Amino acid sequence: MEPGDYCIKFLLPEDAVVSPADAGSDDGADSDGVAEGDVVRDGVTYLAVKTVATTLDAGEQDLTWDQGIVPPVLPASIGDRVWSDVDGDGVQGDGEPGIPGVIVVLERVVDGEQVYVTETVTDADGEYLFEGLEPGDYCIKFLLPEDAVVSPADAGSDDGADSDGVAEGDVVRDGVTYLAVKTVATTLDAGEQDLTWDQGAVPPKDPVDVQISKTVELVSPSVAEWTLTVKNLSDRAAKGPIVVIDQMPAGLIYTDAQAPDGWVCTPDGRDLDCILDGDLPANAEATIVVETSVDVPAGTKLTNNATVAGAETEVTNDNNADDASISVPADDEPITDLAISKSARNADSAGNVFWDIEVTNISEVDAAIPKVTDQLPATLHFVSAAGNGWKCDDDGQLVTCDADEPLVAGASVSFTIETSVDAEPGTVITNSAIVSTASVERTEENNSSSAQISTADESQPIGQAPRSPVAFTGANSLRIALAGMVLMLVGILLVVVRHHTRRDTGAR
Ligand SMILES: [Ca+2]
Ligand SMILES: [Ca+2]
Ligand SMILES: [Ca+2]
Ligand SMILES: [Ca+2]
Repeated sequence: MEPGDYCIKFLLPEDAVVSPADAGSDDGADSDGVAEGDVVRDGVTYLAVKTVATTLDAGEQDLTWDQGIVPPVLPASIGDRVWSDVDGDGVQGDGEPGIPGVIVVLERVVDGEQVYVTETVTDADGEYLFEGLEPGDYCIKFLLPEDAVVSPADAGSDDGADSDGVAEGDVVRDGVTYLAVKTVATTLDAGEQDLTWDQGAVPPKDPVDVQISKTVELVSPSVAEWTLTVKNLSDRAAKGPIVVIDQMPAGLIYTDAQAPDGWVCTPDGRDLDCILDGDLPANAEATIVVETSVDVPAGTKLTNNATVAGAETEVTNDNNADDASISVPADDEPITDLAISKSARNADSAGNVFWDIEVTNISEVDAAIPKVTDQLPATLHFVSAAGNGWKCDDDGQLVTCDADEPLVAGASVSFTIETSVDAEPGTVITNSAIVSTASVERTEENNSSSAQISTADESQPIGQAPRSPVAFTGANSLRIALAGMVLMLVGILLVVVRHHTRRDTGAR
């Protein structure tokens, strides 16, 4: 080139960020152009950047005119989900839905302080995303409902599927209290998209209800067998460990226990502890049989209490304890066993109900005279009571019937109480009877029985003949159904017979 004054113009991409000019002290290393404005060439827009003029002398080579472009900083992003951790395992499982409408706050670590940056709300799928972020250190704060149960953090091995926040405490926003849950700080590099920051909340569950019931059988005058039945009355598992404590009174000596798989029974002083380490499944029942020997004088009454407790708050604790008792017999006393059953029978035209009561000696040992008591509810009125070999009295609502002789092994005796009914239509009436004897019994669990009736519903179609004033439920309805089926069969047979007869005569 001829010697003279020259300047350089660089045509950079339209959105280029121009380096500052004349930085530093080395003119061979700095940037020299200054942005001038846009220039269009062949339809393309450029950013024109121009140096000052410089003088080139004859023979001079000047290589100090350079232009820097600051590369664009790629923004980072972070996300992305708040979900309902239905099974509470801290992992996003199939079918666990997102939670919409949760406030999510982005904080940045600046000089060691966590500083509010911005916030958003999870969408219909429970998802959130902070975009266009400068690289740096960030944490996420989720504002969950005040009573939320937070999923355990960092469960499992997949960081994209786990829950990350840890409860920090309550936060009030516009009068609403939230539970703030926060993640640790994480570094976002330029251009990085990190979608592994999620938060689980365990939905509230209906409380469970576990119950225990206890019965006892006298195996011999000195051996009693206690049956403890633990039941989960809920439609979901009751969280374990489930602890049963059988509290033995003095005089009762533990000898053995049988429990289902998973249960471990260990004597603990006078008590026997039986523990299920795991959960008790929905509606499951576990039966523990405890054998004891008896070491007290005959005639002593021993009451044995048992309790059950799970790991959760229950609907009620009223059914978490039960007891059973024995009266200890003399060593040589024979053990018998009476059982009672009661059923209700058709009302007569007056609407009276017949209650049939049968007492059976189900043992191989004769029993002293059986005595039955029947406490009538207010809706029933005594009419009569009779049975072969029975003598009955009524004292207001209490009906007492004594057999007139002992009940030998294997034998049954029965009698019937007739009552009138005084109740609104649609009333369910339960009537119980209890048998007792002076003899020692193996068990008294089978010494009471009840039957039920319901009075007819008034709302029957107009024009139909009035039905019996009493409808039957329970065991008795089966008998009526059977009788109905027999009648139907007889009817069908009659039709068939008539049909045959007609065809035979017609053929002649
Ligand atoms: Ca889960
Ligand atoms: Ca994670
Ligand atoms: Ca309970
Ligand atoms: Ca009995």
